[in-house]
Amino acid sequence: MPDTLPLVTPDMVSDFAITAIRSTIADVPTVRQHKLSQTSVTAQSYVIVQLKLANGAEGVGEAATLGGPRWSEESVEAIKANIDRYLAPALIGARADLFEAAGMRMDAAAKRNNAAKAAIESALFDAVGKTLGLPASALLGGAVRGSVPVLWTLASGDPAQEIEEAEGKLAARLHRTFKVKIGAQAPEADMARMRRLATALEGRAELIVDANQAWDETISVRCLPQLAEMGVRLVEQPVPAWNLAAMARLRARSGSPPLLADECVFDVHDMLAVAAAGAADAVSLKLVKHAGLLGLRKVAAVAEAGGIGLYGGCLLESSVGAAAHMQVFATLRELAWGCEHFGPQILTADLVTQPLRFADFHIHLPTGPGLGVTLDEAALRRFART
Ligand code: MUC
Ligand code: MG
Repeated sequence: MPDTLPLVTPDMVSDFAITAIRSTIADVPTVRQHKLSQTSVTAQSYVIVQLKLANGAEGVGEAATLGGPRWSEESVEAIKANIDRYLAPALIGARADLFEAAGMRMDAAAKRNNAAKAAIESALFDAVGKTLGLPASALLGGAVRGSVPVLWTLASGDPAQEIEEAEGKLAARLHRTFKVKIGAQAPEADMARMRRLATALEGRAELIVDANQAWDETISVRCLPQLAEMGVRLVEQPVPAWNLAAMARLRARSGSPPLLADECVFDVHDMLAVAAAGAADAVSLKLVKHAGLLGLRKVAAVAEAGGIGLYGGCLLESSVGAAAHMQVFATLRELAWGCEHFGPQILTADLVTQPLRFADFHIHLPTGPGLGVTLDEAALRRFART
């Protein structure tokens, strides 16, 4: 007799069979307009995946997009179509607890489609965790932290409004680092805006910026030292995702602030290329880019091997997607740059019964099995696209 029982006993195996996968598009309004270099949103669009096992357990996952297929190539319409037509049929009847095997099935059924795969894989972790009474973090090796510092993004484009918004977040002890979305206007106008914000918040808050690929190398050479001189701690994706050589040259210039890789890192090969080129100081980790929790950990491992810092990225997820991120962020040894999962706070309503907790400038890992959240079915019906 073995002295420990296997976690998944032979009689449980058939219970883990995936019996149904449903996808629903939901559009949830934001509290204000959120303006990036390439798009602007007043509602966030998600595909919510609800997955059922033979044992009756249900799992939920979320794929977030930003302004249609403008931030990346996936739109909610494409995500839903590819889940319904290709990814779900590849998984029906398969075992939910064999996460890597499920990933292989999905990869055989569809190239890339990382946000769609991430939503399904999140739902697998949720359903299996709920069956076993374990949080998803335990299925990934166990949590090493229960909360992560969380920043807020300023993206109305109006500096007076942005200063007021930041003051409110500071007073409520919700956020003390602010990421400013730049690149929607001329660089000089953004520099003037940044100077106003840096002066108003000096000594009380940290600033980072995200240009979402809007600049070229010449503009970056001009503006990066100005941002460093204003005290900006990190500059995210200043140049197009393909231009790793420019990122590396910018980093090598004296007076340059640290650079954060976002759109240039989707899979492990991208991460390896960034590390080899010396193109970033840190990488923004997102489920929609890395095709799920397992993929995110693999990208994080390559980054760590290359001496590149980890930053917990987002795509304005609701508490469903934010919880999935928190489950995997909790397992990373280092998360030196904190995270940006302010998504649940920018929505006019959440999609779970008990939204994630924000307090003392941190977002907290939910307790409870699976992702640690429960889908609010009424909220989903309210925001579902018909
Ligand atoms: C991005 O590019 O980082 C995350 C926060 C935000 O405001 O936009 C997203 C996407
Ligand atoms: Mg970004």
